[in-house]
Amino acid sequence: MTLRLATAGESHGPALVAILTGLPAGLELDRAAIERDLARRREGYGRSPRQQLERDEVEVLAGLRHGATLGTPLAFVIRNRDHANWAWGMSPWPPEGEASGKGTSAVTLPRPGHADLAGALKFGHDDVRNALERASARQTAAHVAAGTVAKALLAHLGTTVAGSVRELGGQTSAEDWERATDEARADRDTLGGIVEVVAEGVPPGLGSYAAKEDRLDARLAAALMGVQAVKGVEVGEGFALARLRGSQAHDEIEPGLTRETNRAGGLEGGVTNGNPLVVRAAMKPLPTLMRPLRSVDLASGEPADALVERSDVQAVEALAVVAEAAVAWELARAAREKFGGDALGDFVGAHRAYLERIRWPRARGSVR
Ligand code: EPS
Repeated sequence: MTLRLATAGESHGPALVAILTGLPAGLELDRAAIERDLARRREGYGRSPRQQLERDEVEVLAGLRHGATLGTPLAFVIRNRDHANWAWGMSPWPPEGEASGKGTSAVTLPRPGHADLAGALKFGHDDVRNALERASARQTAAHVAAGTVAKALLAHLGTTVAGSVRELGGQTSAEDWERATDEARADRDTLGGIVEVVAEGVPPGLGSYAAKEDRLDARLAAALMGVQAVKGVEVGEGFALARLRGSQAHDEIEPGLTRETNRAGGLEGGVTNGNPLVVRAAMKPLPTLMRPLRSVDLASGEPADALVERSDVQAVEALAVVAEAAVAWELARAAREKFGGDALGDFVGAHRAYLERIRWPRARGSVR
């Protein structure tokens, strides 16, 4: 038993589509919670005007009845309101009538840092738009909605997941973030940053050291690196641990099996250890610059400025929400693998029985 998520959708195409499988029956979903997370993803200083246009309404098509899952595939779409401006340019079928709106002429100026060049070469596209549309972070809306579903499941285990911005444009104080964004916008430049996701109430024993692909830290890293523009992931103290001695780096085990420190970020051997899970993701500055970098026109082979089109100055606040969803999804997936069950009650019951077996949480000083 595991959770799976398949998505489809181009940034300016008709819609984003998602199919989630592996949910137990009887999980109640809160429409408002999904809308809240999608709104959080759209907000944030420095986003593109696109975000005022999109409403990100989730239209559920299957797997849900009267607000509760049926244990069957859950399918939803999020329509792109902006598609109306791209109806000709992004028409799935050969468009009829005169070319009009956006996306009518081929893009041949790949942006350094975007999937433009590699995608066009890989798939043999003469129009870079055929690569950039799917590579776009627009896709993250579907992942955030799936993350809200994962959080609803995790809530039944007493697990919460929260993402936040730690650094933006090299600034660690939140007071400086708007100014840094304004300065980058004025310079027609972009910024990156670092986000942190913390999950509390995580049972020990999710993930496994039995095979490297089962290690939860490996899965979390893959999930976070799978988010657009993420270039680095740390678990717990991450890279800083490499500079310490073992005596300073590890979390000593106290009576009650508690720890006074959490440098490991809640993961030892790729398995959760009952401490809060702490992971961070580093986002590079966005590659669409209003003052474009040097590139080459793929049509002529001549030097040219990279593509300039509407974009965000920075999307680090959005990444905090997207990373939260990615971590929630991986935790929920590991929990489904450990506790299984077709009905929500089976899943919750298996979790409870497991905690009883390991007597978790332990009373301080208890012995086994
Ligand atoms: C993105 C470029 C911008 C962002 C987009 C991601 O798109 P547009 O050119 O349509 O303004 O707004 O993000 C979203 C649409 C979204 O919903 O997050 C990119 O190139 O990745």
